[in-house]
Amino acid sequence: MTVLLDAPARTAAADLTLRRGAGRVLLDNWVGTSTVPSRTLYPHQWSWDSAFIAIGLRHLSARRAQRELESLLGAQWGDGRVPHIVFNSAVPNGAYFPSPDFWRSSTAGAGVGAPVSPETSGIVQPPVHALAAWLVHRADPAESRRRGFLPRVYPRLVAWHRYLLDRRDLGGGGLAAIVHPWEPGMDNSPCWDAPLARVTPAAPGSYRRADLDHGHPADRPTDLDYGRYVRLAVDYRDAGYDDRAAAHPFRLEDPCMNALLIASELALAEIARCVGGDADAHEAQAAKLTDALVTRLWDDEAGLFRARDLVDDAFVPARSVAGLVPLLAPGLPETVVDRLVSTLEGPAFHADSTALVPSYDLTGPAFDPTRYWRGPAWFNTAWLIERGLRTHGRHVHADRIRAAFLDTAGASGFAEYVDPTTGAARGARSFSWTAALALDLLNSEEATR
Ligand code: 2M8
Repeated sequence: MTVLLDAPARTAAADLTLRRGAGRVLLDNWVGTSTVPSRTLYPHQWSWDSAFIAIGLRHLSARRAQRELESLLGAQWGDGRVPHIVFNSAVPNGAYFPSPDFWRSSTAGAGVGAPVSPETSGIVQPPVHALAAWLVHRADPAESRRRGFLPRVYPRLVAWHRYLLDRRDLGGGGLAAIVHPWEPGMDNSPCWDAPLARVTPAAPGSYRRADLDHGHPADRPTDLDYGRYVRLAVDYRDAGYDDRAAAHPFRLEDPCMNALLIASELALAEIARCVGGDADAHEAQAAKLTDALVTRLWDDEAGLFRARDLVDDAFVPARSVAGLVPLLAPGLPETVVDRLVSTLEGPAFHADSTALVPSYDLTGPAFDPTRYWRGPAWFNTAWLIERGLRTHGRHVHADRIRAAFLDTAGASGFAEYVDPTTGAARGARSFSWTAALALDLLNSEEATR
């Protein structure tokens, strides 16, 4: 903390350089109707990436930000799910694994309404989309009204939330469950170690990883875990992606996923007010979700929210950044907010040298400063926590995270993630959501937030 308090304030020139660099990344990664997370590692459209990207893009072009979200929602399935990847048919099959011929969405998912085209994955990612749509609207309400943006996206967003609240309430407690470690977006988190250990990995020769062509093996998930990811996806596919038919041997309630659902329900309430929808129903849903989140996932002793494993109905032991993201929920009891802020400032989640928030407990047995979601600091979670702190009026702390974010995003070349103990860049560079969210923080006047 001393280091940060002593750090010089950002200058206007530094902000301008950062703004230009971030804009360049977003222009370079735009592929016509959407933005790839990274030209090398992730050459298609990813669901929650697109939402974060739209939040930044709105400062460059509200119209382009609308298209980013509309192209994603255009791939929505009949049952309401928004797929975690929308494949670009112009990209060769081998460029990313699992590829369209693995997921076979248009055939295997036909029974639950997968589109004939484009091809997509069959799983989902956290619902940041309604929040993004509302923020995109607010960046240029006149342009939004002229294009009928909100009336077009509202029914799709409502169907998306209905899918999560209905088909995915696998625990029966009113929260949305994940059924694959890729769904919460924190793929390789130690939170999934115990539940994943029950899964028999797919045979190593039955697939070929493409991520190691671009990412370093020491940073990426192990082969054993990859085999388990493949097994879960194959079994879901073979059950027709039907949540009523699938066995879902991996099923958990994740606090970040559900906190984003709360924030997005509240955004839907705002959108409903503009399009003549039922705003009260969305507010009531957000309140119900907040109660369920506190009842089912709050761990008072640990001072953070935990993932609940629905197979044995118990908390997973690992403490991750997902447990701090519920700060986004405005209806949290004040005592819970106080505890979360203390946890954020304590030894498990405060990296003294960088002030960034690690993805996993710095003092935990599985902490690794460079391996995927097992310690490194990500910029999207920092943005969510910064926003959550402001939601509860904790501006001094939010300012600290904002400054650390902007300094590190620029210095790392808009890295995918960084070592929280040194700030050293890891993973892909020129990563879209890092650039987009930097742009958003640079434009973070209250009026558009
Ligand atoms: C990472 O996930 C993909 C699988 O979806 C991968 O590892 O290949 C995660 O960081 C995820 O949160 C992110 O959306 C995706 C694309 O940036 O990459």
